[in-house]
Amino acid sequence: PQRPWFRPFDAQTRSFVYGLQPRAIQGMLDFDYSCGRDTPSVAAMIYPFGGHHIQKFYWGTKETLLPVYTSVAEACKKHPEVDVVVNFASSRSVYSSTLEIFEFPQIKSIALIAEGVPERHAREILHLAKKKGVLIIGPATVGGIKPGCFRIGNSGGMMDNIISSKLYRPGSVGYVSKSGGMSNELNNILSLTTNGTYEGIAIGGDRYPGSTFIDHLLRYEADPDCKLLVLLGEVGGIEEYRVIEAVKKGIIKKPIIAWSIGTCAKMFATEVQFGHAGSMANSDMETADAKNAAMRAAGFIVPDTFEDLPEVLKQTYERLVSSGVIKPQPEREPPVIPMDYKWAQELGLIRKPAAFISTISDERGQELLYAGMRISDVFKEDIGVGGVVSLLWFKRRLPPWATKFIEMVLMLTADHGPAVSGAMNTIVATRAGKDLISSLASGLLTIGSRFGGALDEAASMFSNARDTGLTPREFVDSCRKANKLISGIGHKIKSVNNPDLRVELVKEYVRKHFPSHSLLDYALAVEKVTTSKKDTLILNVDGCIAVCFVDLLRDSGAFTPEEADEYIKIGTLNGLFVLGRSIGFIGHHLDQKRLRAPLYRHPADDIFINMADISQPRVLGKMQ
Ligand code: Q5B
Repeated sequence: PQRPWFRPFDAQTRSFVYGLQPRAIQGMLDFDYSCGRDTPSVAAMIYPFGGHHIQKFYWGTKETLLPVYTSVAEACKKHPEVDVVVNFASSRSVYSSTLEIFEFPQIKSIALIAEGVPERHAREILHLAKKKGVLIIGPATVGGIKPGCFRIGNSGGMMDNIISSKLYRPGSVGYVSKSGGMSNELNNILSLTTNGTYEGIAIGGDRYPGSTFIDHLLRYEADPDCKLLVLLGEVGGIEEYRVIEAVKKGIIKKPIIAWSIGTCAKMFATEVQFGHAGSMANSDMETADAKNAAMRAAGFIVPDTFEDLPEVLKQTYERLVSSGVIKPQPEREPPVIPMDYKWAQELGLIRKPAAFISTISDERGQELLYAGMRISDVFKEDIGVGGVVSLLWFKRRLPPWATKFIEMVLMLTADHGPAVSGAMNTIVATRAGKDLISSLASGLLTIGSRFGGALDEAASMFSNARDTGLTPREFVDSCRKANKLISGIGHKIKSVNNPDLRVELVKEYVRKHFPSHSLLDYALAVEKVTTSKKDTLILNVDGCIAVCFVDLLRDSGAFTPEEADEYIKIGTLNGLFVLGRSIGFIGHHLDQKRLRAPLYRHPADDIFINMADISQPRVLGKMQ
């Protein structure tokens, strides 16, 4: 695009944003829309990581897509009309990314947003930019704004600020300042005292900015649409003196209003370093007072104090209007930009029902909470894994005998050798090359009503039988009659003569620590009946844990009878086995990985393959 040298940005300017900055880009697009631009000022993003993809943005009330390229070369090739880059690269990568951008002559202006860029890098960028004729704004700046045309990144602040300062249409005042925050202040003052900003640039607070006051003021001087110049300088550096020289030599002829911030520095006994890296006077001439005096002497319009700046602006503007230099244009209303959802919510203007409810944990505050308990207290009070389970599963602290029991269950069920079906499946999946999570999931998905997943049904069957007043024998007979196996009874290898010691440990603990164990006693009476028929029909580990947990739920005093029943009904108890056995499954996965175990294929001679029942190949549909 052909633009006069003094006008790097206009209503057709298209840019790349270097870095993933969706909020800043949305701000630029909202600005464009308020200006009445036909096309968004951002053509694409450049981000070296994550591959080529597309991101979605609002364009007024509709949506639009912007591509993300991984290199400047690719972006430039696809968008030859782009001549500006807003570079959000960090202080570490801004140097290399800017050198990459310099390779492409189509890019005529670069804004560098990063703070803390090493001065050596800033000077080198400045040197190269001069050589290549590229305008640099920054580093350490929000950039600048050309009302009605183009907004660099976050310049101008929130959209309500942009609208109230009338930045959606051009005014007649060109300003240059160091600070982005003070630019916002100036935009506001100019909208109240004049017809507003024509263009405003914040050059950044570093000692070596890529462009300085004089660079931009010379552009404004040459631009016929800019009628009044404003320089907002500050203590430190000598850049204001270059402008003074230009005014003295008659190079700058347009009226120029100026103020150097930092006049309060004289109130301190020693030199003050203000917020910007460059804002400290290293000699008398670098003080704000000296600069204000020199500018006044050179013919600048300098107010007595910063508070007088609006009045001076107003008077000068009115003089330019009455002399016909400025012809105020009729105002137009900007299009309504829908308010950002989050912002509207923060202002309390809108509400929306939440899609999810969660009542067990909260990570939004300063400290993670488990059922209201601070994570630091979880450790201070040493509540253990059992305590954490009681908080996250039951939303309450359980007494120590109960949390210890939970821990005991997790430890007892952690593993039962490689031969059980879940461990087998984990091992087979691992040996097929699956990762930890897939192998673990493969094992967990094997837990079912016959293996490890009999707890909930055992709890329900035993407690229903006992609650309805069935004797143990009546219960066993009723199950046989209904052709139903009793969940929690029976084991493949354990028996009366080969007792499961895990079950013995649970019984011993419960008898010693639980306030009551009536359902365990009932289940042991049932076991007496079943083992009298077959000695493998013992109360197994699932069944024993299940009935003891019902005793805990019902008699710990921590749950109402309704809550206790609900926990059985919603399938809580299988969770104990799932959680415990995950430890073992992960162990088996790691074991196989360590052993570099190869792919497993089951020997064919171990499978009886019989298709004898298929006498003729079956044919579906009619034969021709
Ligand atoms: N009969 C567990 O079967 C097993 C009966 C029954 C009445 C019963 C079986 C069963 C209920 C589910 C259950 C959890 C499949 C088990 C666990 C974790 C583990 C695993 C590990 C670990 C064993 C022989 C005769 C038949 C049957 C009768 C069997 N069970 N009658 N109620 N519950 N239990 N699962 O040995 O007349 O001969 O036809 O389903 O609680 O998973 O270590 O391995 O930590 O990993 O193959 O401990 O009991 O017996 O099916 O051949 O039956 O007894 O009707 O009678 P078996 P079957 P009949 S703990």
